[in-house]
Amino acid sequence: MHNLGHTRSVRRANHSLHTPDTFIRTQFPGMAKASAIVHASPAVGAAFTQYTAEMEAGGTLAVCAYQRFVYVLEGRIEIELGANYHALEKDDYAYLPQGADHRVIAGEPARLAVIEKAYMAADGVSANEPLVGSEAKIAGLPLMGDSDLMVRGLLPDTMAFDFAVNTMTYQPGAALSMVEVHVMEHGLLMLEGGGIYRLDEEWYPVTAGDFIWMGPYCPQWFGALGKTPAKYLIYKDWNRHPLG
Ligand code: UGY
Ligand code: MN
Repeated sequence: MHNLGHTRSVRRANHSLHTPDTFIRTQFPGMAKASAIVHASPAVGAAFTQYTAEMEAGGTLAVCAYQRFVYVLEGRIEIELGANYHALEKDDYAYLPQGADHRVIAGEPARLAVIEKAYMAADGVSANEPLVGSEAKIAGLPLMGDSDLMVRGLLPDTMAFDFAVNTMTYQPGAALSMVEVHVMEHGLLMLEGGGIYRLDEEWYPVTAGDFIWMGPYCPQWFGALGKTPAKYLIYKDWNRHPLG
């Protein structure tokens, strides 16, 4: 099957849309029984890396020299952290600080969203501890008072963290109340539903499984379409002066 060269995927100077029909798998040294679909990396202009890891039972991720955030999309994994084990299932997540001695092992076939970023230390701010959580246990907050648009912050909002990862859930018909333009970049994975994303000067239909990278100052807006909620997982760099 082919689509006569058509795809919704696009790559622009300050944003990209990566749709499943164009995904190519790769492997990193140290990965076993697992592969990665790299959605965002310095090669596209991002200052972080985000990939979907597809793991067989017993598969492991490579050792990571950076901070790592792992969100379980499907299946079950274990995180070996020093002498401790943490079992994670769908919608559970873990934050591993830079240098944390850990292993990510699939207990059964699993799919993970993985974000990796070099830590930007800041004067007077002590380094982070590892953290394990569950999205379902995070209280949602309405964005700008709109109870049809709930934001769940998966990481504590403290200066120790130089990035944030949130989920945003839009009831059918809900939309961002403004076009955002900001210095932070985003990595966004559509988890459920869909709608229209405005990026720079273009409007894209998007659906579950799509990934979007938004560079600094990329004008952005989203409106949910359809009869079920739209939900995405969104990364942004955070809490640091633009000059580092
Ligand atoms: O946190 C954010 O910047 C978020 N509101 N952006 C977005 O959904 N595109
Ligand atoms: Mn934004």
